[in-house]
Formats: sequence, structure tokens, C-alpha cells
Amino acid sequence: MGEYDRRGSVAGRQQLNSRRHFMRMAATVGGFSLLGRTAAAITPERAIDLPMVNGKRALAAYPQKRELMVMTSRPVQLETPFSVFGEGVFTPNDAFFVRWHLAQVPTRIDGAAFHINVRGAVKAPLTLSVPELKTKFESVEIAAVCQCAGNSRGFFDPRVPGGQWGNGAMGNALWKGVRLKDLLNEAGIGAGAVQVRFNGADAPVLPGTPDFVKALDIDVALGEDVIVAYSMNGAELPLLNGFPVRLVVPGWYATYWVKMLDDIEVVAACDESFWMKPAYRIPDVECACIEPGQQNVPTVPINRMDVRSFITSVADGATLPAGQPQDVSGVAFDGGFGIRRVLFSTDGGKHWAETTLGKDHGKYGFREWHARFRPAAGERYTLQSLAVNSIGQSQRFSPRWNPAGYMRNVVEAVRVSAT
Ligand SMILES: Nc1nc2c(c(=O)[nH]1)N[C@H]1C(S)=C(S)[C@@H](COP(=O)(O)O)O[C@H]1N2
Ligand SMILES: [Mo]
Repeated sequence: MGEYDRRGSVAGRQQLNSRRHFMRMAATVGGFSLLGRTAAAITPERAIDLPMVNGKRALAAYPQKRELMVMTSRPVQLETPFSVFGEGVFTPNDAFFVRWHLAQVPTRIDGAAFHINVRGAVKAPLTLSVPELKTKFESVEIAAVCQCAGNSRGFFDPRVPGGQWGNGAMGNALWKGVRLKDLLNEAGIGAGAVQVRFNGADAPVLPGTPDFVKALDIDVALGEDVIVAYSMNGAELPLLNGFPVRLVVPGWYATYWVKMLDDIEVVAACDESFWMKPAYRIPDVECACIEPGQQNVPTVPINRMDVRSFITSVADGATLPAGQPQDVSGVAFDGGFGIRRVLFSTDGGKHWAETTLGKDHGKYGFREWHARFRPAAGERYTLQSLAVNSIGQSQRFSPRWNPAGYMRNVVEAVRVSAT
């Protein structure tokens, strides 16, 4: 697989500037020429300050990506600057956040040679190339939000260990691919199948680190909308988002959306390997929360996303022109039931008004909402949005706390003034 591996094994990968290294080695990925982008990577580094302690994030352009906020470079973890969400309801591929757990991510994938295995407790194991996937099975396209379980973790108080994300570890895309259940039915699920386990082409650097493997219960895996996606917003997936194929589990946190997916294994027992247990678990209580310091609370694997909404058209601290009607808009999403309504407040939640929902792209994607208000000169406003889904779930008014920093969905605030 080319120079990255050879050099890496002799040169001591930790010492290399991994971003420039990635740039050099990944000059062509999945058939795209990325050479035009290298210029961006050597412009002087700029930064965004997230409103948290140690919130300064350098901006850098990785292959197939515009300048994003670098949380870590080995493994690559990039956050989408929040202003991107104001540009449109779908998050452009080159602005989509990136999260990997393990540092050894292939910098080149030969899309023609790539194969996906479907094996384990099945009647007839399959090995499928990407062209076979595209031609032998019906394709479906679904708008869905991919959100890291730890999105917004940096705002937890008391703070918790883990990636200190702002609100940009999420994105909404149109995913096209084949139904996982069609692949599983083609292979024929064996008696006693309990879960399906997913593995990608990334690997740990050290032998002691557990490989990133995730599992879904068989009934979830057989869901109508779970897809093996080969297209994102009408284009190939960027390498960093899992080229050539990734799992898409609409409504569920992104930890299950295994990238560079090359192995699907039906298993007869519940997977309890590292990334299912102890990692990615939430307190097994209604709020998925505990008091800081509380011990021995039973846990379950994280699953569906919470209801959330954001204001995307105006940034915290902005000054608006007084005396004129202002359009305020944003997005809302949930764990796959669909958004029923979004309310808007200009006084920190004392009064709420109904907003107008935008086009419905399906129950898993961002739902746009629009509101209006007329700010008065010299006044300050605390703008808030509150989403309710179709089964009546809504956002929290006080932040939940759990030790892994998952599932933040508090009503956020954008403070503005008018002159
Ligand atoms: N192969 C592989 N797939 C993976 C991961 C990983 O480390 N390796 N991380 C998961 C997690 S926790 C998240 S948040 C999403 C991030 O998806 P993105 O990088 O496309 O935004 O990928 C998921 N799929
Ligand atoms: Mo994640």
C-alpha cells in the first residue's frame, strides 16, 4: 500500500509531522488528485477559539478537506467550524468532521481491489467488491445526521476526559448505498445469530491496542434504513470519512458508522470487546446521566441520538441592526423519529414562539427552522431554540452529566445585541 507504510515502519511515525506526511502520501486518493490542495496546507496556520478552557484549535486543510479545526493529528480528528452549518442543510463533504480512534488509517485505498466480507454465522459467506455492491443490490439514498457521541463534550462541567469537541462533531449528508439487510439475507443468517460485528481497514499502531470493532443487535442490523454507503452527497466518500464504503446507522450515534468497512461478521454471542465494553456506554437510567462521582451505575451501549437544535444563522456575540426584522434560522434533529416542532425564544427561555419548519428531507436528517424578531437599539437578547420530536421528546433545560461526556442536548444560547 505504498510509501506511507514503508516509511512509517522505518522512520518512527510519531516523529513525523503527521499532517504534512498525510498530505504527501495521500496525493491521490480514490482517484482524486489532491495536489491542488497541498498549497492550502502550507499557508500560515489560523485558529478558532472555542468557548472552553484550552479551546484554541488550529485550522488546517487535510486531503479532500477545506480548513477544519484540528483537535488531534494522530489519529486525525477534525471539527467542522460551526459557521459551516449556516451555509446549508447538507454539510459539504470537504467540511465534514473527521474522527478516528486509531492512528493507522490507510492513506491510500485502491477502490478496485477493495472487498467486503460477510461471514460468521451465515449460510454462505460473501466477498463483494464495490462494483458488485453497486450492481448486485438495490440502492437507496437517505439523508442522515452523523454525530459523534461526544459532540460538545468540551462543554461538560465538571469537565471529562476525551476529545474536547465544540458543537462541530456532527454533519448531515445524503448517503447512498445498499441495505445491510440485503447483504445479510443474501448470505443467509444462521440460527443463533445474536449480533452483527463491523470492522474497518484502520488498525492500531501498537499490538496491545484493541482494533476498532462495533456491533449491533441483529434486529437493529436488519433495520430497513441501515445501509452500507458508497456515496455521500452525490460523490465518493472522502478517504477520511471512510472511502470506499462505510456503515450508516440513521438515528444512531456515529460510533456505529464504521468507516472503510471491509468486514461484516454475524456472531452468536453479544460482542463485549473493548469498543463495546467498557467504551461507548451510558448510564442505564432514563436521563443517561449520573451525579459526578457517583459509582457503580449499570451501563448499556450508547444507541439512538437525543433531540438537538442549533441556531446557525447568527453567531454568539453578534451585533444585529436595530429596528429591522431579523431572520433567525437553524437546524434540529433527533434519533430518527423526526422533528415535530421547534420553538424560539429571544429572552433566554421566558417566552417561546413557534418557528416555521423547512423542507422535510426525511426523519434522520437536519430539519431547518426559521424565525423572525425585531431587535431594539441598545438591547441584549439571549436567543434559544428548543426542538420537540414526533414522539414528544425534547431538549433538556439543564445539561446532563455522565463520565464519558456523551449525549449533550441542552438548550443552547446565542447572545446578541442590537445597535
Ligand atoms: N473504521 C472506523 N470507523 C469509525 C471510527 C473509527 O475510529 N474507525 N470512529 C467512529 C466514530 S466514534 C465516529 S464519531 C465516526 C466519525 O465519522 P466521520 O469521521 O466520517 O465524521 O466514525 C465512526 N467510525
Ligand atoms: Mo465518535
